[in-house]
Amino acid sequence: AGSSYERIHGDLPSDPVLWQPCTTLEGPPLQDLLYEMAEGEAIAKITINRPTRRNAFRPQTVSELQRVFSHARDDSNVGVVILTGQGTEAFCSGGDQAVRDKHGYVGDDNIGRLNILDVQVQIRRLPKPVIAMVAGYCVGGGHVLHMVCDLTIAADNAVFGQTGPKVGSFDGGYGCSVMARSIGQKKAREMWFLARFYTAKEALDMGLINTVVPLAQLEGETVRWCRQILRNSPTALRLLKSALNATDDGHAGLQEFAGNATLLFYGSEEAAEGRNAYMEKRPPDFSKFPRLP
Ligand code: S0N
Repeated sequence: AGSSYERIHGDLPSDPVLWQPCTTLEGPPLQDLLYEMAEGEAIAKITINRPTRRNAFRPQTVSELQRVFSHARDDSNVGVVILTGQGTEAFCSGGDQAVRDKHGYVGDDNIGRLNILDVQVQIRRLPKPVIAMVAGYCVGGGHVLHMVCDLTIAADNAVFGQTGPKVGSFDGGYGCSVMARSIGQKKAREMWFLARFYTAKEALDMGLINTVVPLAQLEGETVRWCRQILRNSPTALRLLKSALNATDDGHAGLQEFAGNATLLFYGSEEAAEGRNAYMEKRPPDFSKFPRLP
């Protein structure tokens, strides 16, 4: 029995994933993150590993996030990325307030930075789905991180909120625009102006997240979503992600979408004719290519 989809594709396997540390990441060992690959499956998992600070990010954390997201983008063995926090207390509590100065967050070089904004852009433009897997607090800049992920799967202990106005900060970029697109202007203003916390159920009802599951099932359910995504066409997913970004991201969104059009065009005989003619120092002959309606 079952649906015709299930008859064709079979059930999604519910076997647990065996995570292995990524062995192909170059550079110094990671201090603030775990970066793992699912054995035999195209799933990467990035875990912010500062549980004693509720997984707050400092510049070191952020530069490591930049490295691993870049690796996940380039690695053709990765089809979907999970972003999460270590432990069950927090996904991420935002910028580490202990290292904040008048320009941003200060690392070993003593320069204040807001480099988490670059990570937001990386996630937004990464041509593969990124799933936020949220247990516990997901607040401040950590809340913005889940919002820029493509999907959010929450445990029933998850708590969502912006704290900025309470601690003298705000994210007026994706932190406002993506939020207002997701939950509407009134709710977005409520979330920012009152700086309240919301349960996972409330977040689901608002349209802020995709689903809520019991804490014990969080990773299992997230992996099921990954496996279902991985059955689908990577190029269709890539194009869909950039199409869903396009209007909101303006010129950058158009550039991202158009880059994908170019990528596909390069694979055509018509584009190859232009390139070959140039290399062979002859005029191109595009006459055989149809002008489609
Ligand atoms: C997460 C909360 C609610 C958890 O409460 P709980 O479970 O009671 O634990 P605590 O005892 O409070 O915390 C345990 C230990 O962890 C430390 N800690 C927690 N969060 C942070 C943090 N963000 N920075 C530094 N330390 C943190 C606690 O201090 C405690 O340590 P000990 O045991 O030593 O006392 C609760 O912890 C909470 O409310 N945390 C703060 C949340 C917050 O306000 N985050 C910052 C919000 N702002 C940003 O994230 C800015 C992001 C940013 O970079 C940015 C980006 C774009 C544009 C602008 C900005 C900008 O900077 O504004």
